Amino acid sequence: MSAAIPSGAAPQVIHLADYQPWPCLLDRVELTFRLAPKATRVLARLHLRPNPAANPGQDLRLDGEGLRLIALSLDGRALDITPDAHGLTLPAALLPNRPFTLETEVEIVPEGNTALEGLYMSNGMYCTQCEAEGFRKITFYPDRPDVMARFHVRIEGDLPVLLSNGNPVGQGPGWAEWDDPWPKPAYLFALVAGDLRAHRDAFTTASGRPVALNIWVRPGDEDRCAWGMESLKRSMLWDEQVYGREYDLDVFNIVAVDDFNMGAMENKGLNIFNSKCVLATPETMTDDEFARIESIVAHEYFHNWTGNRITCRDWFQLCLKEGLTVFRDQQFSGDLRGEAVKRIEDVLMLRARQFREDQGPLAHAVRPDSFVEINNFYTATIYEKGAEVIRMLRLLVGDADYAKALDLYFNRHDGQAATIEDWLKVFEDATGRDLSQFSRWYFEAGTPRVTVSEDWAEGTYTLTLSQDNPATPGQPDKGAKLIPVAVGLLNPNGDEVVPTTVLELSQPVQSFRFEGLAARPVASILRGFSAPVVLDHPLDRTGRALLLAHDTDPFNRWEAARSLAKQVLAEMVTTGAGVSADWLSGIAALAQDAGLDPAYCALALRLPSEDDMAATLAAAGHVPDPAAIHAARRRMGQALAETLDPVLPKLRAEMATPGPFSAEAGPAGRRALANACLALLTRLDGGAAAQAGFKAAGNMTDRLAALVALLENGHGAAELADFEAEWHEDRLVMDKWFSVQVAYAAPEALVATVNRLTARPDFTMENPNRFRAVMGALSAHHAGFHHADGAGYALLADWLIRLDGKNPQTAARMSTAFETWRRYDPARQALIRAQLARIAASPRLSRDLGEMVGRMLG
Ligand code: B3K
Ligand code: ZN
Repeated sequence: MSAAIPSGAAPQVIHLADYQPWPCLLDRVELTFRLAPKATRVLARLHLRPNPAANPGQDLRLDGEGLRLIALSLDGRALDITPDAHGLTLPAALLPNRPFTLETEVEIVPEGNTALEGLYMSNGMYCTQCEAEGFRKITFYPDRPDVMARFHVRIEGDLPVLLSNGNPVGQGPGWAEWDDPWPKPAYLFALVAGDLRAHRDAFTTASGRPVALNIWVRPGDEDRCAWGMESLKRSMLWDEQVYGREYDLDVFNIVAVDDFNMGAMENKGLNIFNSKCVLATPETMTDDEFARIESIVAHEYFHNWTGNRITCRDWFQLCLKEGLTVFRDQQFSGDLRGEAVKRIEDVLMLRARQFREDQGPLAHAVRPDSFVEINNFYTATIYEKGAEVIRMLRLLVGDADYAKALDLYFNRHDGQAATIEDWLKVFEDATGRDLSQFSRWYFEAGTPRVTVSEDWAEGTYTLTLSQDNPATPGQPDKGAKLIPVAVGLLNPNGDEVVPTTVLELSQPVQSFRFEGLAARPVASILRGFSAPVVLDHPLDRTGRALLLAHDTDPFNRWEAARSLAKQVLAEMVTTGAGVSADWLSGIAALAQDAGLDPAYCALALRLPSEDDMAATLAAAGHVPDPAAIHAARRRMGQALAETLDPVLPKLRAEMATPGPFSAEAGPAGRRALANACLALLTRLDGGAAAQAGFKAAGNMTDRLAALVALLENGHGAAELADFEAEWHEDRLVMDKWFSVQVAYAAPEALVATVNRLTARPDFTMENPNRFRAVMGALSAHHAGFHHADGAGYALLADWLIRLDGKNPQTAARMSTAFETWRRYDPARQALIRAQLARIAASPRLSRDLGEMVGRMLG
């Protein structure tokens, strides 16, 4: 099923500039599925009419891949047209200038579909994944998001549960029919059939519509649905209260599927989830996973309006739905779990994934203008930077005007397939602001660097900000962006003398004056991380320590601790300096500040990641040495443990959460701090507390934290064996068992650990979760993956080549492990390049992986 590039043929590049409306409008589609694993029949009847907005005289192109055409007719007359490898073309001369009906019958093989795109099978159930271009693997169709149709679906099959989009309109033995009244593009189509059980609930919308809610799972998983259902109901209520958006069908179904390429999919009325992203009990899932489930359930639900009711005109507009929906799910989680903690977590993720992408060969604009394989553009840039752009827009126009603009967006574009230009126009019309400079955030790739210089004279403080927009592939020169920089000023005692003010940096260099100050202030810049930029603020350690102790902006208080940690760690790596006492005392004070949210304290105790340090050093002109970073980071953790030693047991005990388990933010935050203490304690006590903690743990959060603390310090063999004995039959829990062994292996033992695990019969590359558990941990292990012998690079390349033959989408995604290659020394660069070249030369390379490797090699 993979989209292999025929040898010698250059992959086709798709350009935004070539967009053309489809020649027909598609009012209604009737589909019949006769399910069989080896030979499913799909009958499609498309009700078409000429599109007055299209250029006249065009041929009609239907996409279709891997389909065996059985019959084709137009208004009942058989047509003799042979499809090519990617679809079929009806010559313009054949098309009536009035409404007409096109019927096709095709045969497909769900059982043989290992790419998990189109209709496939997972553990005996049929399921679909159509975004972005999977529907063309189901039937001949205009598989493009701007063709929106009403779908009526009949499913015939001998499985007890037969589901599709919309509302159920009939069922009998061996069949069911569904009708979706809302026009939608094909990527939102879904079908599920299997022996499934429902966890049921109900919701009444603000205007009184009763909605049946179901989470469908395999028998035995019924008790894992309560949290997902709770998250769904909270999302439905939140979207009514905050965005005024109600649900619009009689039923909302979620299905949990074990074999799934990503987290979840927002198909209209029938969301399909990777079981990892919806099934949870306290015994099987950690607090972080509970929080993730809550946010993914919300994200997919929110797509009902931002994505489904208003969709994208073409795939270049992907951020229109993804950036906005991520922004909405971030707001939701912030409301439920605390804004500061959520913001810090989001920024950590943004820097780890999006900044990394933006600073390497895969950098692309939030609204790109060309691609080879659209699945390669479901990236941190489209999603997370797309959300940051909306966050900036809201900060610039203010909350009230943001709400006004969103109302206008929903009113003006409901039922349409829209563009980023439409989105920006809505804001311009609602607020009267000219957003042409701001729009560069959508069209230009790269992370701007904002450099700060300060001046103080006679009561006047002058802040000068300059911006640098680095060159990225295909975009050498860029103009200045409009960057909202939120600033507050503190006097030397730590009192805030100027509260948060949003400065609009629109020039390459710009100065802002603050007058009437009694003493030279310390500036807290980029509060709340008001823009996705790298801030270069040369502040001495005293200044950072002051912000760490007194900043009223919780994000920047954490950021002060973070920058100080990075500054200290960088000095340790480059000059061999020791751990700074300023940092140790600052962190110790923060960790014990009873006035702070424990989740916040736990975040403050987290050291910068090794990958983050490598990026930071590279940006400062050093060649990062992975082994030296690893060693310095360990020394830093050790020093922190020794400093906090006297208080760790007490602090951990204070954070105990007696009583029944709750996954809410409060108790989860207490567990996070307790387990951060345990991780430090384990560096000092030979593993005693963690061994006891592992045995006593009543939930997966505490259990896994104890196991990780042990593994990090070279212990844990007995606990690993206990864990396996208890959970060997549970795929989701065992993914964690696989993953932690790789993640916490000693750098020199990494490759052997991976080889030992992949030789087990329960390792399979056909299940993306299991593959990612091992290979994702391999590439995330900075010191081990980048070991000077290059064995980690070769091992990952071997597995990517193997996986590419079965599942190109996941292989391509995981190849981003190599995107940072230019950061390293010439020897490592040569080793990585050689692996990329080996992948590029592999026979039957997919379009997906081929594009990624080509871009990385430049
Ligand atoms: N829209 C899907 C992602 C589809 C990815 C296709 N390769 C999930 C989401 O963003 O909600
Ligand atoms: Zn999404």
